[in-house]
Amino acid sequence: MVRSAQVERNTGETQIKVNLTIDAVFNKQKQVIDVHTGIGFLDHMYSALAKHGGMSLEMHCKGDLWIDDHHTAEDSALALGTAFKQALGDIKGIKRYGSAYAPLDEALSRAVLDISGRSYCVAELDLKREKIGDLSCEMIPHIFHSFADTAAITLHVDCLRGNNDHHRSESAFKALALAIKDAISYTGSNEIPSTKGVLAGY
Ligand SMILES: [Mn+2]
Repeated sequence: MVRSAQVERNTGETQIKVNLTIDAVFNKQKQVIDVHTGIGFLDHMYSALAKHGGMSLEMHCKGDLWIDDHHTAEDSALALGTAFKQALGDIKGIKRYGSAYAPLDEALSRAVLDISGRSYCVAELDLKREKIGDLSCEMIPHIFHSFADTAAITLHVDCLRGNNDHHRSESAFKALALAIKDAISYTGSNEIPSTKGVLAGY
């Protein structure tokens, strides 16, 4: 069964539409990736996340970029997390835990997550630049926090090494992609993956 969700999120600051299928490749679908946030580097990061996560992602965001990139970056991550949680739906039979490393040339990142129903995020990327393209580097950990918040997952993302901030950031998104693919994969059992027999929040 294909796991997808459509989400609309509208505020005075941003208007966002997300159409997400979290297991397109697993279901032998052709991936559709079409991301337009108005921030080129952010599109690049979400596209990498979708591609390497085996997802299809259409995202259109009209944000108040005349102010700055904050609301667009934050709210698009919140909408993506909401779509992820909705798409995941019934978590019976999934692995729940996922982890992965992803290198990009000299950079190496690690993502570890638990589809726990509890939102928690630690993102240590140690980016040095003010911005990459039109995305402020301070927004990149914020994006991981916001995604974890609405996805209701526990997420740890660390960039372990690398000199180039574009590489460091991209390797972090790719590590998250691979960790998600791991966590949402099926074990072959039909049980809720918790000794409690239930995951509150999921
Ligand atoms: Mn914020």
